[in-house]
Amino acid sequence: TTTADAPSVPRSAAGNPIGFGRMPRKEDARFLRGQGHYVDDVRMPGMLESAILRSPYAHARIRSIDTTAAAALPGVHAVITGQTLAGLNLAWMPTLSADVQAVLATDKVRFQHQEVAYVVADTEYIARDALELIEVDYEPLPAVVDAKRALDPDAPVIRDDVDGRTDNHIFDWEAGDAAETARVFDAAEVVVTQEMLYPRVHPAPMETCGTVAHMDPVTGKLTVYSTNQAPHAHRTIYALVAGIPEHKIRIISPDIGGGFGNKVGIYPGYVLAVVGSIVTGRPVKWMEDRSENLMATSFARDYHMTGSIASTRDGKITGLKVDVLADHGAFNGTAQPTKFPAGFFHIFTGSYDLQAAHCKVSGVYTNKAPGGVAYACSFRITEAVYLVERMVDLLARELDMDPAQLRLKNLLRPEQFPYTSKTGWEYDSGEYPRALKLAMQIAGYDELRKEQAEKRARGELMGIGISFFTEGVGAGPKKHMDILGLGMADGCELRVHPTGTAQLRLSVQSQGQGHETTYAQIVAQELGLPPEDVEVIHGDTDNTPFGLGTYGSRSTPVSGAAAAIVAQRIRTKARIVAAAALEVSADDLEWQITAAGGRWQVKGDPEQGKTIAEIAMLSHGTLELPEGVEGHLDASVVYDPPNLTYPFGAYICVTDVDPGTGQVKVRRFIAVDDCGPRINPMIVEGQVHGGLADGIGMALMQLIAFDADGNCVGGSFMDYLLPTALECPSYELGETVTPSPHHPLGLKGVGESATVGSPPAVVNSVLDAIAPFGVRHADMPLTPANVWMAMQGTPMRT
Ligand code: PCD
Repeated sequence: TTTADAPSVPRSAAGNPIGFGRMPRKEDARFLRGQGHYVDDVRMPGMLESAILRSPYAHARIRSIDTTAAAALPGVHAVITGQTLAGLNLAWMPTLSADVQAVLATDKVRFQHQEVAYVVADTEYIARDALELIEVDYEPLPAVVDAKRALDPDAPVIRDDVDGRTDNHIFDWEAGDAAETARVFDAAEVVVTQEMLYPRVHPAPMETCGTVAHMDPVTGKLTVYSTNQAPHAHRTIYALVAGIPEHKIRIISPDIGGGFGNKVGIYPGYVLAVVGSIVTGRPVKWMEDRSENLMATSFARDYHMTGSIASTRDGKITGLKVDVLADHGAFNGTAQPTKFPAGFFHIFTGSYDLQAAHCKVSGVYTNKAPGGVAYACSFRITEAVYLVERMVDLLARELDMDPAQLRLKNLLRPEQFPYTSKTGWEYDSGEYPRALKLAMQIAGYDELRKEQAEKRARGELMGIGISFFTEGVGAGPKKHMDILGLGMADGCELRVHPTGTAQLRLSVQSQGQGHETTYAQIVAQELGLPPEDVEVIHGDTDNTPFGLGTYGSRSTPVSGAAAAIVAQRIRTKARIVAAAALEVSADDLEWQITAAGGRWQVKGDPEQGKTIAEIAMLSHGTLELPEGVEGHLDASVVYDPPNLTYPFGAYICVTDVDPGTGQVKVRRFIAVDDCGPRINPMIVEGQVHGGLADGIGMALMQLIAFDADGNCVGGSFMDYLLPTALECPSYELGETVTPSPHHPLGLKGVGESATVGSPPAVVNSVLDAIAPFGVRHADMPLTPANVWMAMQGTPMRT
């Protein structure tokens, strides 16, 4: 779909909207010419390369490591083991969840492909040859692969590095009111219970992870180019862990080829490149390959959930509860604010008005790669939305009600906002029924149901799946959230140069979202500067203010607000300068944005005025400013958001299932998203398209699988499938606009919305298609084999 911009948006000489609207992405000029600059493009004089030796076992004791032959290979500069690191007190590093993770294994390996030794050499080829010369004597141990067996009394203890640990239990956590929920369930006329798995999946960005580190032996300054979504947080963590003064560390996140949460944390390879540079005195590059990325960097999801939903006979939902067993792998590296061990999972009551809710989450260690990365999930909201949207569909089936009607009956109503959920979230604004009705209208919902009935009569399998989601994005208010003790506020600086062009310095970092364009548009909107005259600078700790980075769709809610406020501060100051120049009172001026840009002009005498560019020159010139007003036209801000923003959406997915093979074809996908006003509708649509493809991938084809010994089976794109244009329909998008009441421009985040909202729509659709076979539920991924097995009534693997 394409909706035209409101005709009132003034356009710059280059044809771009001066403010919000469709504008080609500035960064694409270099990306489309192949002139992006990624970590692997970094070449430094004297730079060495490196490779990591990884464990073939999921669980094994290390008896000894012999590096003699590797060290003797010509071209090898250093061979580093866990013992070397232990000597530097760097064998273990903190994770984002207050656990520790081995940089290189010392005592044991705890997942297959864990880091065991590190070689620095003239080239990566020599380094990889040297890996084959390292002799490791392993004593294999039984592996814990199944999360449901992790707490068995006879399960091997994975984390015996921690003194006194006797089991694989990480945490228990709950939210909501257990007693009240029990009461509501006792009184319920209908209760539906279902066990389901949100499988282990991987973000799989186009660019894998890597680092170029250079510890300058003369200045003592450490420069780290790395694939990361949070340069400032990384710098602080390096300073704390390595004891290097923070001003002597510069983290540069150049162009990043996709993050999706994969690049939030710090991986052993990053630390190893730094150690390699310290040991050799030269710059060192480490770049992982695709299989290393898929098998050893952090995974997402792996939630075993048992949900129950309670309602009246006529379909008024009264309660919801869920028990979760969370598989965190061998090290608890989950990315989420400190207070929330299950992320924002307790937003699982979704978009519905109910009386009581309760959730309990238990985390366990298993012999799998660590993590729980926030893969486009806004901290586990993906799992929460999947749970509630599957439960509502199961209830509809039980009540023999249309799933759209059941949702319309229970969605929160506009007058209930701001709404405090039963687990303590304060939803800022929403008009839910309007969004769902719009999606139904675009889909031609009633017609689709008719078509389905006709097809069913002929034995054809067609499904219509709905999901409605509420997200909570923009972490976060400092009073509620921090990561490793760092508050989640963002700094932002704007400098308007004498000739009227500007530079905006952001703490957040783009991985493909188009920040260089949209943040220039925010400044354009507030200051009336053409967006092509505003350069966005990010991803370099020496040149940007502190802030916590890009993930959880937090940039627009937090840094977007910061950018708006910093521009507003400049506009206010510009008014004082214009008043001085025009010799009138500032109160006599009014603000106007035209095709010529932003301008303060005299009320009732528009001939008299000064454009922002003119004011910029005046503020750097000799004009006498009122007492106390400083020269120049710069401003800075630190923004601590008062609340999260709550975008929402209604999705409808139409599928056809081949009755002979179980093959699913996604025929149509209707997505209505509400993220408040859209800075750049084209970019938002791109974000939604990407997320819908993500959802189709997870629902139908993706799973990081392990055999009984903990071998990761399928660590390549031959087995871990990414959806292509062939598996995705031409999306049909719609939009409603409900501004956030607390964001200065009303904006809500959107980057993860479609990844969060789409998997349940696809799964609900497929299960609707095969309902005639009496199938209630089947777990993702709904591969042809799994769908066919479900149709045969064979229990599915969970
Ligand atoms: N926007 C607009 N408007 C509105 C909102 C928004 O326009 N209202 C836009 C902005 O500006 C940007 C985008 O859109 O550009 C997005 O945003 P946001 O929502 O705020 O978000 P951010 O923060 O920026 O980002 C982040 C996200 C995430 S989180 C993820 S996953 C993903 C997404 O983003 N990733 C990515 N998307 C994307 N894209 C691309 N291309 N690449 C990538 O990587 Mo995580 O937590 O990390 O897991």
